[in-house]
Amino acid sequence: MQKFREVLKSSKNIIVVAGAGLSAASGIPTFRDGGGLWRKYEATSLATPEAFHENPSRVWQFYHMRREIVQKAKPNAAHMVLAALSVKETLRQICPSAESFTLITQNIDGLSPKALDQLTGTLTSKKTFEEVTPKPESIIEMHGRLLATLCTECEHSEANDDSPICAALKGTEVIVEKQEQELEIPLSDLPRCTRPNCGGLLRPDVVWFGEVPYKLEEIDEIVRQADLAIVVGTSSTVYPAAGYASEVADNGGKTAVFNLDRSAGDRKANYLFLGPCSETLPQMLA
Ligand code: BV8
Ligand code: ZN
Repeated sequence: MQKFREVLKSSKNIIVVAGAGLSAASGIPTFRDGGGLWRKYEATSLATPEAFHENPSRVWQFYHMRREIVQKAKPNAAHMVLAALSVKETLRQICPSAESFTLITQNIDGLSPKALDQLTGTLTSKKTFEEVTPKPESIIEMHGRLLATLCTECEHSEANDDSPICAALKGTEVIVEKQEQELEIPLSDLPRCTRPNCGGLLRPDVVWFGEVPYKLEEIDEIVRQADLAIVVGTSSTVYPAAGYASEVADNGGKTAVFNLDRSAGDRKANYLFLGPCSETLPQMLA
């Protein structure tokens, strides 16, 4: 079997499919180890339009708690390695035959775009601008962004990193944890749209279960062209993301899994690197 480094050298169109494990070293709980009260709820039962419709106060407290964690979080070494591969010059050093590199992330924590911003700030090179400028389109946040809102009335979406996002949610991340119960926040006190003549109820701009992920057609085309899929920190249980690596394999491409534990995605993988990806990715891809 070819060594993984040889596959890296010969691959032309590379995708990375990332999940919550990519951000674990940054202190972001994965879906299975959320803290306190939220352990009581299956996170997936809160990440649905039905849950929001039924109890927007509870769903907003869940997302507010996660927003507060994410606002303090920093990209880890694994995010930085993946960001570096979106810079042509670095990509060419590791994957000399590569024509494209795309990070398809299920994560909504914004740490991969943050890593790209951090990297841009440090790049000094005599090479042409194009050689060293990370391509923002090389990251697709297919499940949306925690630090953004979507209006349930006018459908306006915008980034929002207010902490707290509204007065009524201030401190609930602590109260709820301590008292193991949630507050009943009236609809009028939840985040509201500020667009003229709207005032609609805002929701987190994330893709819930049963909703169609962002940039699906674009992702499908990129997956079709890929000859190497690198799967990082995901239980490979959430579709359609969980199916991308096997699609690449079915098309004759190679697959590699970087995960802390065994996962549904590694049965057919050509390469498996078990361990924390903040260590295994820099070892193999930097
Ligand atoms: C859809 C945003 C219709 C919200 C999320 C087949 C095809 C299509 C759909 C389906 C299908 N079968 C079922 C479905 C429906 C459903 C689904 O997949 N359900 C599952 C539960 C069976 N899918 C959907 O509803 C999707 N939409 O289907 O639309 C459609 C689709 C296509 C075409 C037309 C129509 C929408 C799914 C999006 C849901 N929203 N997130 C939020 O975050 O609150 S998904 C959510 O789950 C997060 O994105 C998160 O990433 C994901 C959980 O998965 P992981 O990321 O893998 O996290 P997890 O905790 O499970 O695992 C972490 C892993 O990391 C572990 O393996 C662990 O070992 C490892 N790890 C831990 N630490 C480290 C580490 N690894 C390395 N280093 C470490 N340090
Ligand atoms: Zn609105």
